[in-house]
Amino acid sequence: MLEEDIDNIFVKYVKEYQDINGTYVHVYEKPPTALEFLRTSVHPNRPAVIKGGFEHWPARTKWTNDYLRSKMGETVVTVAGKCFLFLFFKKKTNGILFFYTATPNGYADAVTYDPITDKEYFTMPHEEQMTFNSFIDLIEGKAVSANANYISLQNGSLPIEYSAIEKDVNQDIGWCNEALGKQPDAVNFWFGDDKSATSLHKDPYENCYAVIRGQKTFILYPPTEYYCMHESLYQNAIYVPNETTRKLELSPLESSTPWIPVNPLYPDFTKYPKFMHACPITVTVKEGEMLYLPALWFHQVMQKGDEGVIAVNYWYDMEYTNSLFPTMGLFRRLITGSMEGNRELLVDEEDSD
Ligand SMILES: O=C(O)CCC(=O)C(=O)O
Repeated sequence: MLEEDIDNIFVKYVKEYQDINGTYVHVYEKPPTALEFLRTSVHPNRPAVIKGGFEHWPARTKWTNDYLRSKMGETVVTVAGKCFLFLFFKKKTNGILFFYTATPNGYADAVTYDPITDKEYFTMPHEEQMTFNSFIDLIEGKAVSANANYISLQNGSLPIEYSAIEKDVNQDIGWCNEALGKQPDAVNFWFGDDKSATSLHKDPYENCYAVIRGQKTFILYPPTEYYCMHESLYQNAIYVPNETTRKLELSPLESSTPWIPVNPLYPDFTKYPKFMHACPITVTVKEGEMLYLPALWFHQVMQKGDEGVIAVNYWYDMEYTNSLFPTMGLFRRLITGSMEGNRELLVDEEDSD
């Protein structure tokens, strides 16, 4: 079969899903029943916004920076640090070329170009231990950092590092437990500002993402759009602080990770032409709202809010008995492994997300 035929077949597949489903996101004006949630969102694997789901949580009113300092100020927490980049872009308005700085973003776990080695790496953030007071000082601008700092551990961080405030939110989401027939695998605490963003990726979890303070914008793509993502295998690197300047520098590692290099905010269609066929669904989740982010949906996340943006999310293991997970494996092996020539992916079955 000609490669061109295969490309056309994938484009048809991507478009067929888009034509049937559009960019619709269901909004629940109040928390759904388990049955409603299962039928409307989980089974069709479609995102939804849930309003009024956690008005009763003490966190909604209590989680000011002063309160958090009083409960957790001296506790040592893990903070992910990334290089804080000012990106310069050209824009033509009325025939005049303007140079402007885009929102500076510190992308964690992202594909990053390193001018020293002239190579792109999958970069992991530098993890630093600091007191919660020191972190809030950074967020409030009382202390200065050359880096973007983000509390973003996804290891069930709430009960581990934030046990002093864990009771201010529910330990699980009742209607979601009932719909999925399980408890969450991990409950994570997120605290950052607009300097930090999370690059395009997917997770093998059903995700209930509650925004407690500020707002988060999710750019979403369905799993059917894997073909458009240009996922490729990148050598890993980690940010390490320079011993004298403390500025973060990339240190290459032996291992590699399949990752998506495209930034949907500034897509480079010359380098990533298949991304043209992708159709984003952009959802801004406001304070007090929850996003249901279905398993294996691609998402990039930005945030905005005075004095920091706080969220708690509930990760429920995805359902492995239907065809979704193996289909994603098929796409990765066929498109990234065979068609794009990353043959390691055909041998090594330890797929990453
Ligand atoms: O809030 C973020 O920055 C990222 C959230 C995310 O990627 C997730 O919950 O899977």
